[in-house]
Amino acid sequence: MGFFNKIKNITTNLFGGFTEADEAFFDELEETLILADLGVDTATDAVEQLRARVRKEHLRDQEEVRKALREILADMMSVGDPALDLSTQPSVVLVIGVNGVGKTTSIGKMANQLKGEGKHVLLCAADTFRAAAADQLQIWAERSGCELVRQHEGADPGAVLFDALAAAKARGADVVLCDTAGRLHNKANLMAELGKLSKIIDRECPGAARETLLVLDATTGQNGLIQARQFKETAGLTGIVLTKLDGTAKGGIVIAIARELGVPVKFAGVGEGIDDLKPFGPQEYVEAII
Ligand SMILES: Nc1nc2c(ncn2[C@@H]2O[C@H](COP(=O)(O)OP(=O)(O)O)[C@@H](O)[C@H]2O)c(=O)[nH]1
Ligand SMILES: [Mg+2]
Repeated sequence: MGFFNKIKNITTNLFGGFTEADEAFFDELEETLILADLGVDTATDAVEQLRARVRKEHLRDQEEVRKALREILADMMSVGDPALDLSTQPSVVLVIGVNGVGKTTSIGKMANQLKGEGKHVLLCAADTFRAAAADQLQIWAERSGCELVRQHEGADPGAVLFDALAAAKARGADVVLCDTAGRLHNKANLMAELGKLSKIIDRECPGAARETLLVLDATTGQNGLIQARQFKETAGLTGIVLTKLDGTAKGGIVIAIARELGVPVKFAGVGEGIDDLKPFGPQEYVEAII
């Protein structure tokens, strides 16, 4: 995976000059982690924990220190199940986030994956802001061979979702993936809209397994954390889809998000193609980068 390798280079360089876990090493490590986009708080916390373990366990050689750092970062990222809960029929996945982060694209990729696993997937075009939004989702529906429920431009997103849930129940669909608008006139409007969609799911599919996935663009760095905080407060989140990790060396944001928000990163977007969405596992990730 491209982005894993880029960060790997940074840490490999760091450990390449390793002689002992002294102050100079810890300082340099902290700086490197900040550069990799862990953010100051998370980088400081990681280095503090590492310092404590080195002292307590008398770690000396590079391999021991590397292993301890891996464990510390993996622990920070282990905050809940990285897999989607699709345990009911239908299950509903609401995909939210600001404009341009990759919501529609990620839904297309997810639809293709789930379809490949033999699931009956239905896409819901609840971004009714521009006709182009539903057209874009329709292209993904065709590409992945999944059904789509849409209405006219400007339709009430709640009405589209209502239709999609009714269709899912009638046709025995396994999963409804619901696209949403990223921009309403203001943030309060956007959040109110998401609240409405959530209520419709409660009412029409009580007891359904639900995911609310926030899509974040990794290239926005620490700004992603701010968005995530706001969405978490008002919409509740079960997971993060972190996109555009192919375009940045700064994948460390995944650690900051998990640690600061307690929300697991479930998928990583690593390109614009249909197969460019990878399930995200903390263990595999830290082993790749450190
Ligand atoms: N390089 C790259 N581009 C992506 C990725 N995910 C989405 N994009 C691109 O980002 C742009 C916006 O995506 P879109 O799905 O329309 O965003 P939305 O407004 O949130 O629905 C499109 O040009 C996508 O091809 C990714 O993981 N990597
Ligand atoms: Mg979209």
